[in-house]
Order: sequence, then structure tokens, then C-alpha cells
Amino acid sequence: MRTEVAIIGGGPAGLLLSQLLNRAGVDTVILERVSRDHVLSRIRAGVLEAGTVDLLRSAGVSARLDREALIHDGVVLSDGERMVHIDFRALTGSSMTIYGQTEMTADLYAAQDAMGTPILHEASDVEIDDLDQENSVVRFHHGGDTKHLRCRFVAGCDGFHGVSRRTIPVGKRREFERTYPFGWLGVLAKVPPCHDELIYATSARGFALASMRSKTLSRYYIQVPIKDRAEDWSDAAFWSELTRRLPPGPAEALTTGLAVEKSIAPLRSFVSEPLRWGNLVLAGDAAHIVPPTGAKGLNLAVSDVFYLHEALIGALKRGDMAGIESYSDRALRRIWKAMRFSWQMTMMLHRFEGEDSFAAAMRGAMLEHQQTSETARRELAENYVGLPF
Ligand code: RFL
Ligand code: PHB
Repeated sequence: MRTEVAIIGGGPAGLLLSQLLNRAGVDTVILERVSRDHVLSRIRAGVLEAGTVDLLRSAGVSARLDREALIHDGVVLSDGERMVHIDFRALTGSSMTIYGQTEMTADLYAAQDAMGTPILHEASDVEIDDLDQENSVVRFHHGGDTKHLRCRFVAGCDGFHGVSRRTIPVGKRREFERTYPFGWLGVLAKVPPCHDELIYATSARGFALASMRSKTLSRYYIQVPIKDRAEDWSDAAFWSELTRRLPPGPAEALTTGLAVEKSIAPLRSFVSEPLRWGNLVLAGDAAHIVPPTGAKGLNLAVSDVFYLHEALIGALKRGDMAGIESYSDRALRRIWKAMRFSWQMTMMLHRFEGEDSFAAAMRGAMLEHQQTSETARRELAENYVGLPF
């Protein structure tokens, strides 16, 4: 097999990159470790920046999003009774789009099928070689055979646990990491949301987030110790804990119901530099992870893809390698700013086990500052709606 760009990973980064390249006349093949059903059963992000939506539009995959998505002009930060409204529209002129990553991924699969792009599911034991040669090779197992895919570039879009990043020799990459001693227990339930905007709530019992996918589908999270297991949390225990962490009005308005999905995600900040090694380029969670507190992970994967698709088209259509050479630096500048924002939001809203009284007082002061300073709210809003690509 031969293609121009071999894409490892059929998540949002890999699919969107492939879609944008195909539309510019660049051939791709996507190798995905698991089945399509498995990819589409993962419940993850739900909040898209305007820049993300614009890129989905220019990729020709926004028809359903434009019909079904919710537009949110702000979010609420709360600690107990206090509810601080961050008015994105007034502060930045921009807003956020509520549309599940699962739906976005399904739309991308449909568009890629219509393009006839080869997507090989359950491709295992991927190995990438000859990255310093004119052409590279990806070896993998598929359908009982060992296969070889020859290509000009390899795009590593295989998430945090993928193989692409690890293909770069240890001495040639630098990793930055911060882990947090808690996770988010998330529940998806077919109930109307308790409030018309997202609520990020900090409390003496820990963090909670009230989010949604639609007017009839809610997504809630609570901070839990990292050693907790989702199966040990009954639906009743979840709803009871959530109610105690939300501000009183939304807590009273909360409709509980059967959890259609329940899982725990650990929180981590991680960057691996650089994003390029010879013919290999990394994008999305393969290169970096943010804690979900700022809703940045998926949006950052999309901004990487924006820079990368331009770079690959330049190289393959015009023989111009400048975009490939500057890709890593260009993407990392935006990545680090989103890292900082996600870390700051995490510190502002979570309770750390064994913390001193000063830490809680600092969270209170940060909320107080948000409440009383429009400058503080604008800074938060500017980052939340997404820095320019
Ligand atoms: P993905 O989605 O992990 O996709 C990578 C794909 O690669 C496949 N793969 C391999 N394929 C071939 N060979 C291998 N060796 C492979 N190893 C792995 C995997 O099966 C998978 O299909 O990475 P990608 O495309 O970079 O996308 C990143 C986003 O998924 C991620 O950043 C977001 O979901 C993060 N995130 C959020 N981001 C936001 O922007 N807004 C949010 O509101 C938001 N909420 C969240 C989140 C992530 C969460 N979890 C569970 C981590 C909420 C949660 C709970
Ligand atoms: C979600 O709806 O899944 C969600 C929303 C906002 C976040 C993280 C996750 O910051």
C-alpha cells in the first residue's frame, strides 16, 4: 500500500486532518487500533470554540452541527451561594458551541466514507520506520496479515497512549508533566440540564461541573479521589454528592435519572516537545494533555490540525517545506497558553486532599476577584472562547 500521508489514529484529530487533506487533493490512509463502534461509544468533550466550528465548516462537516448544536454565550463560576456569570459575548464578542465530540466524530466518519478514504479499523502493532528517508513505512497487523504502508509523511494522531510519540528517540524529545491527585467522575443522563449555562462549582467537598449535550441530555462531573472506581459509585450516591456541590438554585432544579454512561477520567497536564521528528508529525492528545477544566483538549487537537494541514498541503502540493519546519514551534506557542489556562482553572476550582486553610482562602479570593473585576472576567473569557489560531 502507498499513500501521501499515513494517519495513525481515527479520533477527531486524525479524521479532521484526513478530511482537510483529502479536500485539497492529498491522499491519506487512516489506521485505527479499535473498531468504529468503540470509537463512537466514547463520551468525551462537548464544548467547541468558534475557531473549531469554523474549521469544521471549512472541512464540510458542519451541516448537522449547524442544525443541532446549542450556542452558549457564557458560563457560571460558583462557590456555594455565589454565582459569577462570565459573559463571553459581552466580554469577547464570541460564544461557545455545545456539540458532543462523539457527534463530531460520527460526522467526520460519514464525510470520510463519502470521500472513499481507506480507514483500517483494528489495525494492531503499528510500527513506524524510515522517518529520516525520503519515504517512510508503517508496518501493522490487520485482518490476520502483516501489512506495509509506504508514505511521504506520518501523522501521529493516536492519543496519549499511542505509539507515534514513543517512536521519537527518548533523547530527542522533552516531556513536561503534572499529575493531579484526583479524577473526574462523569455521568451522562437523559434529563434536562439544571441550568441554561455550564456551571463550574468549587466547594468544601470538591469540584463539580454541570454541563450538557442538548436540552434533554445532561453531562455532570464531580471531582473524586484518583483511587475511586466508577462501579463503586451508585447513581444515587453520585446525584447526592453533585447536589451538595452545586449552588442552591441549580441544585434544587436538578433532575436526576438513570446514568447512561459513568466513567472516571484522571487529570493530567502533559506536553512532549517537539511535535516533529523527520517525516513524523504529532497532533492532539498524542503530543499533549490538558486537564478538562478549561474545555481545551479537543479544541487544541483541532488547532494543531489547522496548522498541520496547511503545512502538509504546502509540502505535498507546492514542494514548500517551510510549514513543516515551523509546525512544531507554531503549534507549541498556542499549546502552552492553553496548558497555562487549564492548569489555572484546575487550581482555582479543585480541593486538594490534605491542603491547608490558605489554599481554600486563595480559591475564595480568586472567585471574589472574578466577581468584582471585569478585567479578570475578560482574561478568563478570552482564554475560554479560545485564543486565535
Ligand atoms: P483521541 O480522541 O484519543 O483519539 C486517538 C485515536 O487513536 C487511536 N489509537 C491508535 N490507533 C492506531 N494505533 C495505535 N497504536 C493507537 N493508539 C491509539 C485511539 O483508539 C483513538 O481512536 O485523540 P485526539 O484525536 O487527539 O482527540 C483529543 C480529544 O479526544 C481530547 O483532547 C478531548 O476529549 C479532551 N476533553 C475535552 N476537550 C475539549 O476541548 N472540551 C471538553 O469539553 C473536553 N472534555 C475531554 C473532556 C476528555 C475527557 N476524557 C475522558 C479524557 C472530558 C473528558 C471526560
Ligand atoms: C463536557 O460537557 O463534557 C465538558 C464541558 C466542559 C468542560 C469539560 C467537559 O470543561
